[in-house]
Amino acid sequence: MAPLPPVVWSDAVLRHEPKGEVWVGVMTPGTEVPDRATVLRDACLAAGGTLVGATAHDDDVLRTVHDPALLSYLSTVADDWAAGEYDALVGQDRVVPYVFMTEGMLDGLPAHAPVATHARAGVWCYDTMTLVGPGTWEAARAAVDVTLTAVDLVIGGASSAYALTRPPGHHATRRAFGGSCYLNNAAVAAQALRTAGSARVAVVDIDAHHGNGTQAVFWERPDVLYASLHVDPGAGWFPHVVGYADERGSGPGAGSTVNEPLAPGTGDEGWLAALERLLGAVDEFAPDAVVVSLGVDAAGADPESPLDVTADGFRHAGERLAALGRPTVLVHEGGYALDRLGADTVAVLSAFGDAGRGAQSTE
Ligand code: SP5
Ligand code: ZN
Repeated sequence: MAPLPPVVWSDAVLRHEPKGEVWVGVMTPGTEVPDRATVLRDACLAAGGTLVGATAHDDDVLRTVHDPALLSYLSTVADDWAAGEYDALVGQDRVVPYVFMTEGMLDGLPAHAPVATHARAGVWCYDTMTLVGPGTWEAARAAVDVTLTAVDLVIGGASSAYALTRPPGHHATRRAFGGSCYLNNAAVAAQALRTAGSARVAVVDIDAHHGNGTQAVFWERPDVLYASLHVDPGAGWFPHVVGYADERGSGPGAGSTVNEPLAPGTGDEGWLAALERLLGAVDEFAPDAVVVSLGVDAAGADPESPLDVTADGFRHAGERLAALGRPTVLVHEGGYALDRLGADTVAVLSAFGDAGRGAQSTE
């Protein structure tokens, strides 16, 4: 009897070391650290989980989700930065943007692509907190392989699988990255499930932040539902400008986006009630497969969010997600309180183990 779903792992996810993030003009210590992955791995092993090594996958699905030009930028910019001798010039070996080519800056002018490496950064990265270093691409690409290996397990008949990914992905859009995310693992999982034959896929995002990247990727798609609960951007929280309740999708995707923004300090009861509303929409959508964007930064102790959810809240959420009774790929997103990360994640995953499944099955 497996107490947890298979846990897909790659050592390469450790290679991204953000070192710092520039926030309100100050270099602060990064919170999306490699230790997050080892803490998660060790907690899964201690809970009786089994690690499955990630296998290499080609770029086909990745290139459906992301603009190939973004992939080309991300895979080469660390080398360009090193070759640009910025480290020697300014003592800074991480790629940080400084000019952002916003719509307002250009105002319709026929802009040229910037030549300088430090100017190119602002074309692709939309904040100052998501730095690129020597191992960033290797880790982000490995997280995609971890994700696609978890998808393979579910396509192969496993009822669920957990992709232990970092860096996280749900803030990465088709052609931009930010919010500690580079490649959108959850969007890759949903697209891979579609490609493998699931006609309808639901992404349920329980990370404390709105997954603007995933929402953007599927905004006009009727075949992928995006359902998220998160701290209210209207109360001043990242990603600040999207994630409002009136965002429902557009064109053929009208009605296939559902957002539940929550007030700071919401706590278990309000958070679980919002999850229940999302799951109602998921049930109605009748997906063939589910992707869970599994961030646990809604935890009370988390430095990046004020939602005050307890381990009990996460356990309940896991039970309710498992009760959807659909093949499920769980993809890790946020969670930055290292002393809560493992327990809260295992609390969700346990509901997807044989015991959790068995408890729901009366057949
Ligand atoms: C995947 C995910 O959970 N991304 C979170 C991105 C939110 N980042 C917002 C950062 C706001 C400032 N944080 C201050 C901490 C400084 N180190
Ligand atoms: Zn988050």
